[in-house]
Amino acid sequence: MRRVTLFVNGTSRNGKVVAVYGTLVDLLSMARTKLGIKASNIYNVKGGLIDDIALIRDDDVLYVSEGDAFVEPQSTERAPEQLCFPAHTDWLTLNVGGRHFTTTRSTLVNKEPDSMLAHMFRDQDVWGNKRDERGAYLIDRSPDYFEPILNYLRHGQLIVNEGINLLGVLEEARFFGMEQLAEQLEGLIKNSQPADDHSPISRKEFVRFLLATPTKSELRCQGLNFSGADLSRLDLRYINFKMANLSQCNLAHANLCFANLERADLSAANLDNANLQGVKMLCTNAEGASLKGCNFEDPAGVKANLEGANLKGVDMEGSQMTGINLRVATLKNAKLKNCNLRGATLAGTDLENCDLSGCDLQEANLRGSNVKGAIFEEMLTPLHMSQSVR
Ligand SMILES: *[C@@H]1O[C@H](CO)[C@@H](O)[C@H](O)[C@H]1NC(C)=O
Ligand SMILES: *[C@@H]1O[C@H](CO)[C@@H](O)[C@H](O)[C@H]1NC(C)=O
Ligand SMILES: CC(=O)N[C@H]1CO[C@H](CO)[C@@H](O)[C@@H]1O
Repeated sequence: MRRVTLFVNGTSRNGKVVAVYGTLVDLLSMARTKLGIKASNIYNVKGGLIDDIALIRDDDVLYVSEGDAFVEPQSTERAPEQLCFPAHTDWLTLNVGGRHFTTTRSTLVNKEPDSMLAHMFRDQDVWGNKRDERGAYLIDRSPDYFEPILNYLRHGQLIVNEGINLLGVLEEARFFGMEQLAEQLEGLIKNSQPADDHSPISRKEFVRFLLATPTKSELRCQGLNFSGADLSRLDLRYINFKMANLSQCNLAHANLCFANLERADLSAANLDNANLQGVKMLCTNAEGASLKGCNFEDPAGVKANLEGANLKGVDMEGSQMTGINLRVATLKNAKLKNCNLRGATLAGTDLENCDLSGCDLQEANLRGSNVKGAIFEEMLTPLHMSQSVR
């Protein structure tokens, strides 16, 4: 389908966009209806008389008269802010979230030809893009994040002004399907957590990250600072949190199955009811953390490893810890009431003043552990102190 813009001869206002079909007579009759004049001549922008429908191209701008000669449209009549029509030039204007950006079609199309933006503007209006009253294409996205993207399309350089969140730009790049740009941004984001920026990552930022990550890719959170963040109830399976700072984090009901928390700082964190199946917590510092009602037991048999962890004063009441490895961990003053510690490795573990009342310690290995002041009352099963490490 071809589509043209019609004006009354000598004017450049109140144009009508019409579809071209049939013969020249059909177009004239359409012009009559749309423009309200007795249309009989059609001119192109240069004043040439059109006498054959075949001469009309898509997006032409045409002037219709009642028979008089072509009248050059008066430039004073043009509204000062009037935007160019695509047919005149390759220029077009986008209205992104209320801000106008003028650019060329080729800018939008050439740099990332497979992007959604390129598809939207490659062919004229196949997408039926909506326009505002100034003729600008409406895009309901953030202009702040769009600006660096447009500049990138213009000159190929990614320049993000200070104060613009890279994660926001990344989200837009993904929205517009710009794979190469998204990759560049990801690299930038990774490097933009410089050594001197120790401010912790918030839940909001992190959730954006999570949502932008394919489910199968491992999220590299090694060494990141989450101190005090609310990460409760999130799906954090398999994430690498090695050496991350998760102190005072809320991780209640989080799913941390097979997550790597080696040497992470979990001090004073809340992990109540977290799923910790097969978790790696070697030498983790969880001093003073709350781990009530946690599940460490992987049905497939991958044992949670908490060797050498600092679990001083933790509250692990009612946790499912069958087969857990707590070798040489420190559980001084910890509360482990009513835990299932069947087959647990507690060799060399410091259990001083630890409350183990109501625990199931069947087949647990307590060789060389320090049980000074530990409470073992209400034991459900006999203790096998002499069991060897299996
Ligand atoms: C992490 O964030 C906390 C809270 O703002 C801060 O005290 C700490 O120094 C930061 N850095 C590291 C490396 O944990
Ligand atoms: C983690 O952050 C806390 C502040 O919230 C800070 O006191 C602590 O030293 C940090 N831990 C590490 C290992 O940097
Ligand atoms: C603006 C202008 O010149 N319009 C003319 C278009 O043609 C009609 C009829 O031929 C004239 O009456 C208008 O003045």
